[in-house]
Amino acid sequence: MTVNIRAIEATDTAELLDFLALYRTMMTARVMNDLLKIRKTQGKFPFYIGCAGHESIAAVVAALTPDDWMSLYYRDLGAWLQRTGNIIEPLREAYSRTTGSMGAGRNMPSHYSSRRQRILPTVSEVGGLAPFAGGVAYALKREKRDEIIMFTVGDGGVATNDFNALFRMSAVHQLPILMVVEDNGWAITAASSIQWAGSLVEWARGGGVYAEEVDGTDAVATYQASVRLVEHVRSGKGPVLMHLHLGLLDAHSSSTDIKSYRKKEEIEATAATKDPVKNFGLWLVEHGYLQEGDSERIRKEVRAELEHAETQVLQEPEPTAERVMQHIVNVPTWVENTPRGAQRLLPMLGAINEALVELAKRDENFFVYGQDVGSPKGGVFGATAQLVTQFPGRAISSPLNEQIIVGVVAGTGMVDGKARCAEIQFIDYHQSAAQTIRLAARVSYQNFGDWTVPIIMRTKSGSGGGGPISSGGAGGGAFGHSNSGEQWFTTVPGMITICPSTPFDAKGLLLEAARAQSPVVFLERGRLYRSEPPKDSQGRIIEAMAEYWNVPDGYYTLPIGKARRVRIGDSENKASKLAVICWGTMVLESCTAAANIVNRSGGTIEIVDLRTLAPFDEDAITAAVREANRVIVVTEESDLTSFGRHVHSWITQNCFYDLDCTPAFVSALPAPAAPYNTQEETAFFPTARTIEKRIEELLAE
Ligand SMILES: Cc1ncc(C[n+]2csc(CCOP(=O)(O)OP(=O)(O)O)c2C)c(N)n1
Repeated sequence: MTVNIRAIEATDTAELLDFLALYRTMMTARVMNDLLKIRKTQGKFPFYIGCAGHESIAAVVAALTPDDWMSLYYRDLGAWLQRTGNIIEPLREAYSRTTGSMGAGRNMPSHYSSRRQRILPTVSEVGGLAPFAGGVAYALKREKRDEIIMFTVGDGGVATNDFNALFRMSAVHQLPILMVVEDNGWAITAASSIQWAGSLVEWARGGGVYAEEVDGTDAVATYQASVRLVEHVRSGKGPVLMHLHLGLLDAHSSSTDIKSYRKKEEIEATAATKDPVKNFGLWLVEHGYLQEGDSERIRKEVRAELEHAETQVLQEPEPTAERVMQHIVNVPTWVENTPRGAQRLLPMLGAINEALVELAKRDENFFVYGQDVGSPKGGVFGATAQLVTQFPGRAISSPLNEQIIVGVVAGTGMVDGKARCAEIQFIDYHQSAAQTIRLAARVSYQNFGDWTVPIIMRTKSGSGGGGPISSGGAGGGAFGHSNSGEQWFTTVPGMITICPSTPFDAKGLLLEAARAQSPVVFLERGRLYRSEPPKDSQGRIIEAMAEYWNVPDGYYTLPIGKARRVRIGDSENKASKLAVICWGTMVLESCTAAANIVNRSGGTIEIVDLRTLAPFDEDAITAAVREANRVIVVTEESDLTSFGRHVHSWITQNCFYDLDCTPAFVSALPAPAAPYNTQEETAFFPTARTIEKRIEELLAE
């Protein structure tokens, strides 16, 4: 693709600006910075990271409208003040008061956030917000809104994967975003010359993004450039990168000694020439807006205002330990929703296709975003094939970058609080998006519920091949295509993890996942996409499971966090002699094992299909163990620290007195993944035969 970049014509827009108001905002940022720096030194709170030298970011914000979105970083007190005019919130965060609207005292100072004011929740991970900001821009463009988003990052942040993902998504989709690189020459002790080679502006232009160098030590020049660049973005001409040159007047943070890494002469020269507040003050005097002495008067007025606000903040409450578990995860309250549609025999892939179509019918802004999903084939597994035909434009093919995929869906969901669907082709490849996924899960906790990041992340996981491992033979998925994946997500607080084993559950749970405000990872076992119900060793379908291959037409939901308890055996009335706790493909393997045993020796074995892994159904497990007194946990994961091991340990800790013998555990082997060749692959995974053998041993104890 050839991208033509037209130079933007300069216009004199300075007269549109209320210079004195901007100066006062910048002065407020500086005075607050100096006040909080001192308070930290006085031991009033543990940490402070300041804005001195970056106050001219307020001039960029002055070129935005209040409806525009902002993704800030910790040097952007000036941006916060310019947007909100609110001096008390940054003080509340410094003193971590529950009254604080950014995080109610949960996050460090200088982590700006406000859903109401459209300021995305700053994270400590440098560049970490970038994919989310891109997602917001994606939504603004897709929904043809007039708003744009400003994203800021330091020169160090430019080197992060997150920023590079944002840059690519902005360029490829020509998003309405102004990316501001606040280059103060330092990333803690590292000079900016090690963050990129050559010219940042040339690099950006070569990548399809219009870019300009701007002198951030001159607030008027910054404002004039911002007006032009914002206009460029808003008028649909595509994204812009502003390389804003600044000086860092203080040390990196309260934890850094400036003299330990910067030369005295450089510090002095920076203070003399690169102080935007001082420079702007001189300009205002020179142009007759202020008189000598006015700057000092304004500084004193601001200081008095801040000290007054500080007195108020100090009377406000601090968090107490009781609230430490609040706002971790948002599981939707299930509303009874009996399926009414005609039942058809359908494989899981058909059920997933139907669920996505149902979501598209119900929400005109719903879409699926992922590699190949927009092709007529509907992604490599065909999960979006029906969406592609029935709702053109709602299954959208992405670049080959998982962080972009998650970012687009996460940011879009933050704009209106509704989940869209990211498709990750194979679970192994989510890894480049891992930070974005974890941040999405953390945001609600960090900001005390102010922001939520609803996402559905569907992904093919587990052993390659078709049908249960016992009947389907080798999958050949090998490395990169056969990880089961639960260990990556069930360890993340704030994340919901679902792994259905039947077509009926897959459709109902996927539809319910769209109601969640927390990110949901939906593990689709590739072996189950086209699988029939499980069979015993004589090839007879196991009746207790067969009904879940009948999928109702239309919309229905199933509760998140509830297991399904299935009894395999001769009598509903007799207590089960053993409980198997499992999910996904292992449900089918366990049913086969259980059926073979009860066929031979009678009795009942209960299969507890967890369906949701996090949060898992503790009540169902407790009840099943209490009834059977013998339990086995079966997982497709490697025998390392894993979700299966966690459940096993949970049972030991919580159900000990209901157990007649040690809970058993069956898993894959502790190797990196299933090797490609059949012999080794089969040895790696647990199958109905391994499970059957272990159950027999347990029953004999
Ligand atoms: C991903 C990540 N790596 C490392 C850190 C530790 N860290 C905090 S700030 C910082 C430097 C950031 O420099 P830059 O982006 O230039 O911003 P500046 O502080 O200079 O404004 C580093 C390395 C972090 N917070 N996040």
